[in-house]
Amino acid sequence: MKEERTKRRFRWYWIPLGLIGLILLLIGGLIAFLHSMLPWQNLLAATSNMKVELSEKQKAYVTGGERDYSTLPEVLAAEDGTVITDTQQFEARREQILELFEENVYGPLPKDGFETSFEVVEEGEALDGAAIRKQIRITVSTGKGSSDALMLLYLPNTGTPSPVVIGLNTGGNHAALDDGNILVSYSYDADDEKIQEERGGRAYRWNIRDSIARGYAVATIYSGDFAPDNRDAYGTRVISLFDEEEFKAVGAWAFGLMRGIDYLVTDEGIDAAHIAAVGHSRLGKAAIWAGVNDTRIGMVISNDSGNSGASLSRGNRGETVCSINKVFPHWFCSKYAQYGKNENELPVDQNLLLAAVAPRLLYVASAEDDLWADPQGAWNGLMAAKDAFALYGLPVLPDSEEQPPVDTPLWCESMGYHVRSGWHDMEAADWEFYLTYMDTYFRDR
Ligand code: GTR
Repeated sequence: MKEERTKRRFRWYWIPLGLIGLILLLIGGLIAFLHSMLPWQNLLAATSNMKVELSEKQKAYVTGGERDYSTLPEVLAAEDGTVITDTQQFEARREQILELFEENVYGPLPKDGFETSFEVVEEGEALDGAAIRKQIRITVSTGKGSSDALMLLYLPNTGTPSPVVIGLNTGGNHAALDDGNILVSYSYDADDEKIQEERGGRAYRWNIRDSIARGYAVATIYSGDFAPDNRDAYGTRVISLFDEEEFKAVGAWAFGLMRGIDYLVTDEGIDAAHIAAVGHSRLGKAAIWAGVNDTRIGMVISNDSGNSGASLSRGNRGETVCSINKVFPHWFCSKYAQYGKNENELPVDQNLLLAAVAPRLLYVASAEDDLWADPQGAWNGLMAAKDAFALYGLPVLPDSEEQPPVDTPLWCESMGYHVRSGWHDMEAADWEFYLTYMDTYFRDR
């Protein structure tokens, strides 16, 4: 009788049901684990960068944070809070701004204790005689040893010094133009077949042919020659020559741009009074950081530089200080991570960095669909920086909470801004605006 009751209680389908339950539990656990481990926002960023349509829900997720600027630091406020009224006071403020960014965001930038030397390793005519191509080995040496970077430079074949645009690249020099003579960047790691496939693949991003036709030289160096973009291996190459632990990748890339300029100012084909530094995205962050540190740079161009570039951290939209530090801990000094989800405590925001470019020229560009880089936050950053340019007696863009319409640049003698239709990239349309701005405001400045 007892045995019969036990038999009745057991149901055969408990076994498959139990198994299904277990599998669901495992899947749930895995999802929860991935959700906590992976920067979920960054998956959206990846899709946004990869030109995949975001659903309205995903867009809301990327754009959904609070935009509270009540604690935004003032550009024209001295350390003790007094209002800055002349450029001499601002020069002191500028020094303070640089120190604050070194301490809290990018880490210190080596200013001495190294030497830079050069060798032109290849030179020839290019672009059917319209250009001279030069490839320059840049050697950085310290007491610890030396490390090389390879710069690719195209000069208009005019016999007169040309203004130049310099920027680092992430795809290797060989991708910047379809020119079989381009040497492979020293630290670029790929087999011959891949190199052949990639040759010229990023020509659209470097606009060399068109820039040469318009009278501008273009120089580029692979960012990996200074610090590989890898959280585990970033400390090799040029960056390894320095003992400073807080000298990180964005700092090393800015340092690299400056070493490229060390060469440019010695080349007779370059008009050294007209050097513009450009950078896309992560390298846009580096271009601004180089621009504020190196006054040989007469114009800074930030292309979609996003969080920790031109966009205000306090905007809390798209990429955040928390997320960027989780995914790219090797880009910034270690203290920066403390400000994740705690942006109001940051003693700086990116408007101060943009202001430190003054009185040199500043161009900030965004792309409409690049929500991860927070275009509105970049515009707000520029608006909150402009007092510094005005202090130097320069005209500035009119106050506006709204970005100018898509594909309609706004320019004046101190600054430019546009939001291009499309995705996170640097395209011919961006260059068209940059070069026309330079023709108008930079070339003869
Ligand atoms: C993203 C990163 C951005 C930006 C971008 C890029 O993954 O979140 O800060 O640097 O990469 O460099 O394309």
